[in-house]
Amino acid sequence: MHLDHIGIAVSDLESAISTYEKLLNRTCYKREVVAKQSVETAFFKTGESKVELLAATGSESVIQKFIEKRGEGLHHVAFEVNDIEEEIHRLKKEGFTLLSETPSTGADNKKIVFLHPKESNGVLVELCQSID
Ligand code: CMX
Repeated sequence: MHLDHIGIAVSDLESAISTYEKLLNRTCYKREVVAKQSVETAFFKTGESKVELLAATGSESVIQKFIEKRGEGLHHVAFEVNDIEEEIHRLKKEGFTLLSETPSTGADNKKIVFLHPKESNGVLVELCQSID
């Protein structure tokens, strides 16, 4: 596993992009709406990893709920794996609760699955695998 990206929940994507462009001294290289997750994302390259800004696109979005409950901030940490199905199987055997049985398609052309934050010390963990 290697750290692929960290996800940061933001209320105003335009304003957050401008902040992170100044902070990281580089431009956002990709924006993408993930309709299934009700989010709009913006990505920054930071060495081998990335920063993903996430804003809700509707009131049903988990990002909306997260911000209402906890405010803006670190939302998840994503690790890239070589074989996501194999990792799901391994982690289930280790006793983790996967938030879905099978991966779904997320931003950045990846298969993704999440582990419940309660079982990883309060951090929502995403596993991802690039779709070739
Ligand atoms: N990180 C850490 N803790 C979190 C959290 C997060 N991102 N989101 C929720 N929690 C905590 C809440 O604070 C709450 O804790 P308490 O019980 O102590 O109050 C608990 O988890 C339950 O939270 P909730 O607000 O009732 O939210 P839900 O249980 O309805 O949903 C979760 C939480 C993680 C199951 C849901 O957000 C989920 O399924 N996430 C996976 C999908 C996702 O995050 N998609 C967006 C990213 C898409 C992308 O990257 O493309």
